[in-house]
Amino acid sequence: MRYKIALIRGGGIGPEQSEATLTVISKVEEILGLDLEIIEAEAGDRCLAERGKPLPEDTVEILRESHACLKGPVGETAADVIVKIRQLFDLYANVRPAKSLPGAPALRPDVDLVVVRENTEGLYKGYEYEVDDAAIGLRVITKRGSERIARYAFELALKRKRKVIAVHKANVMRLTCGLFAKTCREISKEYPEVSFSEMYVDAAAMNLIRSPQDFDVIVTTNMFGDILSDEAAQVVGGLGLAPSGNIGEGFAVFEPVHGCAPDIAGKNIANPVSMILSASMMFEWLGSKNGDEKSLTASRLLAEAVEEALRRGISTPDLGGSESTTSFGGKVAEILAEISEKT
Ligand code: GGG
Repeated sequence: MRYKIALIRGGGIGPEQSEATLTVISKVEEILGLDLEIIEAEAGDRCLAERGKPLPEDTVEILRESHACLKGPVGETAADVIVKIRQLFDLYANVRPAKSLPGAPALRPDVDLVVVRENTEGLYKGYEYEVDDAAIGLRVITKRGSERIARYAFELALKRKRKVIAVHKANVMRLTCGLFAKTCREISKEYPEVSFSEMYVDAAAMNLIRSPQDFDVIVTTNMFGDILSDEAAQVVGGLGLAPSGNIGEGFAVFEPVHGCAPDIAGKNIANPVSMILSASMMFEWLGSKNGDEKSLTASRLLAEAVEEALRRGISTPDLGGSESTTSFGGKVAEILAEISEKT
C-alpha cells in the first residue's frame, strides 16, 4: 500500500527532530520496501512570520489528501495550528503513552501508562471573550464527546492491562466534569472485563508521582490531559521521550507532546526520540487501519531500535548522553538495520 504522509517540520527544534526522524524512516522504508510519499507542508511560527498565516490553506489541502501527518512542534502558534487541525479534522482522541525505557531516567522502571485526552472540546474549544475588565473562557463538555473518548479508552484498555481511570474534578465543576464522569461510568458498563475507577485531577497529579506504576489508561478532558501527559512524560524521563497521536475516524496527526524549545533550537542537541516514537505510532495506526503487516513491522522496528539505542547508552544531552540530534538518528537507523536482520 502506498501511503501519502504529510510532514510538517514545524519551528524551533522541529526541523532538527524531523531530519533525524526521516533518517530512521528512510532506513525502515528501504529494509521493508514500504511505499511512502512524503509531502512537505508548512505551519507554525516561522510560517506565520514568512507567509502571514500559521496554517495556510495549501497545508490544510495537503492534509486532506494524505493518509496521515507527521508533525514537529510549532511554538507559540499551537492554538492556530494543532488545536485548529484537531477541530478541522475531528481528531477527537489524543493518545499520549508514557513508558519507562532502559537507560532513561524514569522515576521507576515499571511505568507503562497512556493518557487518553479528549481533544476537541473542554477549555481548548477556543471560546474566550473579554467583557470590560474580565476575560471569560467557556468549557464545553458534551455527552457525545465524552462517550466517544470513553469508548476509545476502554477499547485501548482491552489491548493492555484492562484498567481505566477517569480523571475529572466533578466535586467542583459539577456540570461539566459531572457530565464527563457520568458518561464514563455509563460506558464502563459496556466493558465488564475492564476495571474502572475515578480520580480527581489533583489526586491524579499526586499519584502520578507517588505510584505511577498503578496506572494503565487515564481518560480525561482536554486541558487536564494536556497537563497530566507532560507530568507523565517527566515521570518516565522527560518530554524528549514523549510521542503522541491525534486520532480521528479516517485521519490522524502524530507529533511530539512538547513545544518547540526555542532555547535549544539550532544547536543539534534536541532529543528526536519523541518524534521517532510518534512515527512509530503513525505506522501502528496505518497498519491496524489497513491490515498492513509491513506498516505494523515498521512501527515495531522503530520502537525497538530506539529502545535498544537507549539500552546501549546512546542518547542526547537531555538524558545525560553526548549524541547530537543527527548522530542519534543515524545510530538508531543502524540499530534498526541490525535488529531487522535478526527478526
Ligand atoms: N510546553 C509547551 C507545549 O507543550 N507546547 C505544545 C502545545 O502547547 N500544544 C498544545 C496542545 O497539545 O494542546
